[in-house]
Amino acid sequence: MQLYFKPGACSLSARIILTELEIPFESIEVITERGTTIDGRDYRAINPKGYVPALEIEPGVIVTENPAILQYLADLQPQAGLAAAAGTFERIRLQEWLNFISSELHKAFAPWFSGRSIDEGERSRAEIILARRIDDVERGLSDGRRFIVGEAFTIADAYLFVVLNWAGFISFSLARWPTVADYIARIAARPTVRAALVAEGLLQEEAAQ
Ligand SMILES: N[C@@H](CCC(=O)N[C@@H](CS)C(=O)NCC(=O)O)C(=O)O
Repeated sequence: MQLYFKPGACSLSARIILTELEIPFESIEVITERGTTIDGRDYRAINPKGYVPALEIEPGVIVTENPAILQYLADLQPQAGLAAAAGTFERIRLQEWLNFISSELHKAFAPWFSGRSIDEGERSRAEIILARRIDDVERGLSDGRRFIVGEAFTIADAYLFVVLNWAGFISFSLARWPTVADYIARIAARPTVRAALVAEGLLQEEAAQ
């Protein structure tokens, strides 16, 4: 299996899940700005949409879209409990969060990652929208649940952690959301998450031990 990724991007959540499931895989960095893999291949031939992640599950069979990739991986090993079984109401709850993370929270970061500079006005408008979405996460966790769908770690936590972690990249303080901050710290402490961060150069190996 091959994971096409960019360090720290949403593709990191697929790496976390591959690590959780102990699935052997090769990861191939993509320079999305150039439309090539790090070894100079045309990335559009792999994912014509040009963005990461893409998961090649066998030669020429490629899955794109992060929520689909994460569900595909979780369903390979249902006994690991990273996603409730398809067709159950718990799976709908999981998909509800995956959709929210993908279309609302992830996209709320888009102004910072657009590749162009944003002025003060645009930044403060974008911060208001981002804050609303983080309010939604804080509310979701407010009943004391350990993870976003309940008491067990799922693929939604891997994705949510990766996206919330971007707050640090854009110097957006999460101090207003103590429950979210605790949640991030809890996920960051998982050995698989630390290993994935080390693999993408986001954490020093010594700090991960
Ligand atoms: N709808 C896509 C969105 C993927 C996406 O936004 N990928 C970003 C990284 S998180 C990307 O590759 N952006 C292009 C770039 O960084 O140049 C998905 O869920 O997989």
